[in-house]
Amino acid sequence: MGDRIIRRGRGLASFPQPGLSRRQMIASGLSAMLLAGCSKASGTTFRVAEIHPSNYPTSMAITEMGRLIEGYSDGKLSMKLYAGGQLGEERDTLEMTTFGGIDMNRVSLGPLNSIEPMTNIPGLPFIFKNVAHMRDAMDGAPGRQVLRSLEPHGLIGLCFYDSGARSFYNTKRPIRKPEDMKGMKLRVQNSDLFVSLIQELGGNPTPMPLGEVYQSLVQGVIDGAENNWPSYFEGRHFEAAKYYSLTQHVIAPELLVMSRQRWEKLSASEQEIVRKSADESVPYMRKLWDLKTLDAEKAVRASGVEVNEVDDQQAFVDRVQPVWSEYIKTPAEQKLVDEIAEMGVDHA
Ligand code: GTR
Repeated sequence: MGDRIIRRGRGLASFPQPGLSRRQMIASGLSAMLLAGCSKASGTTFRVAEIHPSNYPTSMAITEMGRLIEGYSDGKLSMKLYAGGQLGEERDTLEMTTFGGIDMNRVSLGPLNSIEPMTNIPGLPFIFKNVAHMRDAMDGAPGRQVLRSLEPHGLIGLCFYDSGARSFYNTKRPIRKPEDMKGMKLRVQNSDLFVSLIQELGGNPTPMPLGEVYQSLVQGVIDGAENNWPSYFEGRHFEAAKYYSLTQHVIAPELLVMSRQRWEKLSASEQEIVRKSADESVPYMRKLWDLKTLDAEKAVRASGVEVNEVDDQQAFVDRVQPVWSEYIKTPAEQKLVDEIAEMGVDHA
């Protein structure tokens, strides 16, 4: 599945070293650096990777979680946030986390799709009716199942954070119906699911790390991308892509994961502290997220971006049905879809 992903180098560790892949080289170098900073006799510091800046709601939630962890452990456990992508793009840092080079990582669902198929399910287009439905499902049994599905891959799923609804934006024209997307070169996360989604809508998917999107929009390498209000705003993408069309095609959550290797070195009571602190950071994050979304939308609209509703969202829903058939392959995946759908009944 992952073979269809186009990887784009960022120039890191580009020197030849026989026998090691590029990612292994990055990982071994970074691991050495991180572990060196970690061996304080006084306690344990978890290094956390985050691509957003330190004032973004996910980063602030991690900082809050660190405060909680320190309090609950009487200072024996702490967290250090590496915000702004200091440790690399999500897909690379995720791989490092799986083999213990990074302790914790805040990522979106997309980069997890090639690691564990169960993570495709909450990322299916239009599976959630709204944010409240997503929160209910991820706080409940479906969410717990997705978190647990990561364990065989070296990751402990700690909690879900919000990411709002993702919509398309571009430099060309408003998207009102799927036909408006025909031939548009659209950046997607490194996820086959997102590649399929764009293909079904008639666009030309271009997987690329988030950090390259602004420049690629400016240079015309891509025509557009898709994201929530805060990321569209924070990445300054709105300066280059002046049409934001409210397709709201995906309401996938973000995840905070921990390296299983690191997790297994903790005592049961330390594990409990980590889980409790992660859980308690979620409502804190959601409050910040709601405020940030409103602020970002306001700032974007004030900047002169043309924001439009789509003519008929059902037309988009219908067009992406093949994505569902392609990614719901097992009875367990179908069961998860059904459980999520059932929880949506109360969310009109
Ligand atoms: C954002 C998300 C990031 C990243 C980004 C992307 O909404 O918070 O973790 O995945 O989207 O599109 O790459």
